[in-house]
Amino acid sequence: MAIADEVKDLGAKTLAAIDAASDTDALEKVRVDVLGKQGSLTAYLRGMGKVPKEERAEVGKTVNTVRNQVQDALSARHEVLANAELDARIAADAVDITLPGRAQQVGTRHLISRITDEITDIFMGIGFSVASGREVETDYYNFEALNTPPDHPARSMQDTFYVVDRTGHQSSVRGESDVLLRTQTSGVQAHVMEEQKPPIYIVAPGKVYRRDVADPSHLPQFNQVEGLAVDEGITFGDLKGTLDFFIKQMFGPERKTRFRPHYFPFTEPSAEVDVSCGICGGKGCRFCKGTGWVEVLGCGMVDPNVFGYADIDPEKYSGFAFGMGVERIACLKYNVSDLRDLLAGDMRFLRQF
Ligand code: 2NM
Repeated sequence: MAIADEVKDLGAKTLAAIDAASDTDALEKVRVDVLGKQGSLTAYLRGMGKVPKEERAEVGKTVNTVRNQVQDALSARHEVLANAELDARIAADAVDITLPGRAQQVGTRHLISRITDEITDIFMGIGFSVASGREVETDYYNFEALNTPPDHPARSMQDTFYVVDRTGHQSSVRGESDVLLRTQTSGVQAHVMEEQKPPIYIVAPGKVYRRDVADPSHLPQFNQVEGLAVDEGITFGDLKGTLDFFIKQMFGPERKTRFRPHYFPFTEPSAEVDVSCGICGGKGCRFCKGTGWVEVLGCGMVDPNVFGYADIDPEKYSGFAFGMGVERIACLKYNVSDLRDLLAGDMRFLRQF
């Protein structure tokens, strides 16, 4: 067969192979086989020198024509196959935009933070302002300035976390007052009374620490709101009216209050305050242990000795003070029977409130 006919034959077979290529990879293989460095058509181009003179013009023209046909066929087929592959990929990657999106989890403030605000808001509404202090306090402000004598059980190592230095020795301030984690926020009141002259109307919310093992009614760390009012002519009646108002705001106007005599070192007289049971309305049930009442807070008239430490004249001024546990208030408000449930961080539980 004449060389030009061989080339035409190769061209025809190549065009058929291009038509038969089912994807761009197969098409690329055809291109390399024919037009690549080692390709069959390339071999004819390279071998032109060995073609007999009389055939050379004919062979040269044929090789060029076939090469152009093959190149045109390759690019036409490539466009068809590449488009088909792109369509297939788009179809495979398709996203169902009608599926509903996943809702964002929106964070909320913890129940205890919200109840703390609710308590302080009620007192701010009747003229109290918010004061704060330090969680690491000295024995002087936590106990001594609050008329709590050195032999009082609250001051024992059993009840208070004392702060030690790196060598394990008790930390103290100016070698005098031991450093501890406050067991109550009353130290805030002691500082305010030192720094500020009456009238004083403050509430002090914050974390406090006690060496208790957690059980349904005790936590080693909990939140407190304490309050203090110091002015001329403050009476126990003012204390009762203020706390009765607070409890009705907090728990509802139908709730009743009851003041029971109690003892605190910093107040005299002192009382514990009960609220009528929210479950049985006062008839007696399991929640109130059959009494119809549940304890909510402690209070009393500021002991003149406490005024003495702060250099406030007890002949001119009198005052009342109170303290409550925020976790306890939250449990009463939502009928939760175990304080620990509030702090376990179980969202299924916390989302109820
Ligand atoms: C309570 C109960 C009774 C109290 C007393 C004082 C201060 F600083 F004025 F003396 N602050 N808080 C107090 C009184 C706290 O908690 C159950």
